[in-house]
Amino acid sequence: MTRSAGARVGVGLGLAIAGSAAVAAAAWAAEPKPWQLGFQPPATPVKDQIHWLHNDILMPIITLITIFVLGLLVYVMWRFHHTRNPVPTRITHNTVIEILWTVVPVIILVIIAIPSFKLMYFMDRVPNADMTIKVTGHQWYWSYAYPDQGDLSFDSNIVEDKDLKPGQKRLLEVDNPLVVPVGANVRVLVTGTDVLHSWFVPSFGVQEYAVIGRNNESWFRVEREGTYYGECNQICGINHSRMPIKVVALPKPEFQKWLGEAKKKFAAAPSDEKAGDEKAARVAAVAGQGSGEPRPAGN
Ligand SMILES: [Cu+2]
Repeated sequence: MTRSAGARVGVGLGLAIAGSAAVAAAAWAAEPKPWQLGFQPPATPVKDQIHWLHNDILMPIITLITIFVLGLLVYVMWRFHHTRNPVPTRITHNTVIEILWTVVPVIILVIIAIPSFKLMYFMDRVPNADMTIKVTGHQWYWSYAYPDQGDLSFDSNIVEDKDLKPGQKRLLEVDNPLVVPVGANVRVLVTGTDVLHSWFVPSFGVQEYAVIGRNNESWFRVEREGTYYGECNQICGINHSRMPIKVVALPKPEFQKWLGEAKKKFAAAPSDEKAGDEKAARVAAVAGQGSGEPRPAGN
């Protein structure tokens, strides 16, 4: 190997190492991936439990039942083929087998129900909340409020395709993400102002309907720093696909810093007024596209 070739290999190796270090340092992000199978990686205790129930309890049971039924079908097709069984019997009832195929599924369902109910109550219970966040669904954006932090609130709108910067994710990027501290028990109150929406962040195991005039409650504790994406998953009108959710989980000191900055940034204009004419015009324009006139809320 010549000296320059050796140098080139050295530089290449250096770049490769620097590159992989950069990838490792890049923020953790949970988002849908092309051709993805299975769940997004869990980031909260609730989602850990959901993974366990799905992967370790339900999937083995489903697999065993599928193999068993397939085996039965193949056996019956072979054993009772007309060449092997030219004269069929006239039997129509068999008490033992009828009891079995009733009792065995009941036992399987009870086995599934026990961890299921435990998980449901775990998801439902907010353990000693450290903070509260109020999420409001609108056609077609979210607004977030931090009632523990005075009147801090802001709207979170999608970054439209034409405004995307390199590296930003189409249909998932927003102007103002929800920011939460890592390791804190966050109570989430979800409500709506117009039609039904649903606040869904797969990696948190949180999916809560946003219903007008109601407060639905959920909770999460994000256990690793990173960015988590979700979407409205209740069909809510023409721009249903354009109200993504982006949650950034920061270590507590950085979260406090963000809080200070956010209070200044969003204090100037309360979220409703800031939304103002521009948003009203946009909503009216979009709503008008379908029917030719704005639709009344509540559709
Ligand atoms: Cu929606």
